[in-house]
Amino acid sequence: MTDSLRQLYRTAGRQAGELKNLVNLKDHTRIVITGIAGGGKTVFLTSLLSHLAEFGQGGFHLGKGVDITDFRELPISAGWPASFAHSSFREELARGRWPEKTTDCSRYVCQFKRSDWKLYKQKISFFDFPGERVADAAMAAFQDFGHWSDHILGHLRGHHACSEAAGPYLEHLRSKTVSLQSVLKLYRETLARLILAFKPMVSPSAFLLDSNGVPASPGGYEEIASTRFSGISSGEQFAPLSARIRAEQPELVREMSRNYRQYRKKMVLPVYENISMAGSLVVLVDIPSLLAGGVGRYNDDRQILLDLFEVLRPKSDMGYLLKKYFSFTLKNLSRVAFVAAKADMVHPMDIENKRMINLLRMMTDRARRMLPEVRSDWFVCSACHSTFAVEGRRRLRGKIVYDNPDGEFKEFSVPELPETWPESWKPGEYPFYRVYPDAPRNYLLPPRHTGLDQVFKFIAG
Ligand SMILES: Nc1nc2c(ncn2[C@@H]2O[C@H](COP(=O)(O)OP(=O)(O)OP(=O)(O)O)[C@@H](O)[C@H]2O)c(=O)[nH]1
Ligand SMILES: [Mg+2]
Repeated sequence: MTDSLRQLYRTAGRQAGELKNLVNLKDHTRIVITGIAGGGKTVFLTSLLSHLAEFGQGGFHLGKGVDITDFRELPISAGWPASFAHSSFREELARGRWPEKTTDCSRYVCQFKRSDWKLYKQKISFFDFPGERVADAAMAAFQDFGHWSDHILGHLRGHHACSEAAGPYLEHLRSKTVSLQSVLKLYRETLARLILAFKPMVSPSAFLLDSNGVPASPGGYEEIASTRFSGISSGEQFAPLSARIRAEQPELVREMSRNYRQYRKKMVLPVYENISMAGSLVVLVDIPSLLAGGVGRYNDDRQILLDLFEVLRPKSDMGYLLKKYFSFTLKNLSRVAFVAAKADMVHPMDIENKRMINLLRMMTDRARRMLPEVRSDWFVCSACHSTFAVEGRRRLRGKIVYDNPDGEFKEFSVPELPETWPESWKPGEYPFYRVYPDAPRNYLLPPRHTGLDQVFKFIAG
């Protein structure tokens, strides 16, 4: 058994003990919200909690006559991720600002009475985390450095937009011999180019958001590459190596494998343990950003989704361990909601004609089929609906961010969604505009939403 597996066994055993003491997890719905950085996870959870806490005030319906009362946040035991700062995120929305990007994992545990559940109170725990970490899903899935290398190099070679950024690195791997320094420098430059091209597949993700939650500063690719690490610290870096180099340079592989295992243990497994223990999973897909970002961004995002589902398969390394340690206390993953988020950035015509949900279905269908036992469904949602449709025209009204320092309501045009994902498209071909949030200053009134209640109805079971 490898060190990292042993460590995971130990951690899993310890957590099982802690969790058993805290709550009976069979009575507890564990909901994890996933998506890449900027995908809308924190806003989704902030709005959802406001609707649960202030049920009846915000057009949030769970069925005829269903009422939610006695909502309260439950304390989180020491050692768990920090508590999700719901009130301050809600306050940000009221001030017309989106919450800051998330830099660390957090959890929110709550309990409430549902009028349609006569005997029980419903207890739910939610998990939020920095979206950068989803790019490390393949590390959670592969304990072996060689398998991870093959996987990442396959992705970099296979997609035109990535192979452009990775060109010098891939070329270097064809050299007769390579040094630790040269490999790390060229891989860091690759990661920096991917960041500058808005590609989410930046792994190890500590390059983009380090273990202290400090993000990479803006700059040219060489500047970013020289100030960040491809690993936890300067002396613990690694980069994917080709099968030939792995066979011919065992010293280099030993060093890289050791750093890979350390990184996986410290940075990856703690996040993925939480994700893998989900009873329900919400997968947020930001279709306007994928269209605005070009086909390269789309390919990266889809690959990350497939990697994540590989981790969740019960027969994966993680799935096996979790089953072994938590089978008495934990419900298996039973529901996945695929959610096309930020629907208020799209014209309502493209929601009514089902284009948005069809794009979501096409993009996620392969991932869905990787978990055939799990119930899944698709939704269109905006957690903090901040635009209004302009009657009869393909235009919206909202506090557009671009060229609007005073945050005035303005009218702007919105691109039509394609019927299917195009064969190729360039960044900027679909110019969707970001808006500031439009949420009531009165906290009794939750943010306006579209479809949030339908998602909750499904994931809460
Ligand atoms: N129009 C609109 N924009 C939204 C909505 N939700 C999120 N956004 C936009 O998406 C951005 C990111 O939202 P977050 O909730 O912070 O995203 P996240 O997934 O938590 O991102 P990380 O914390 O970086 O992982 C916000 O700053 C908004 O610009 C929504 O319901 N409507
Ligand atoms: Mg966040």
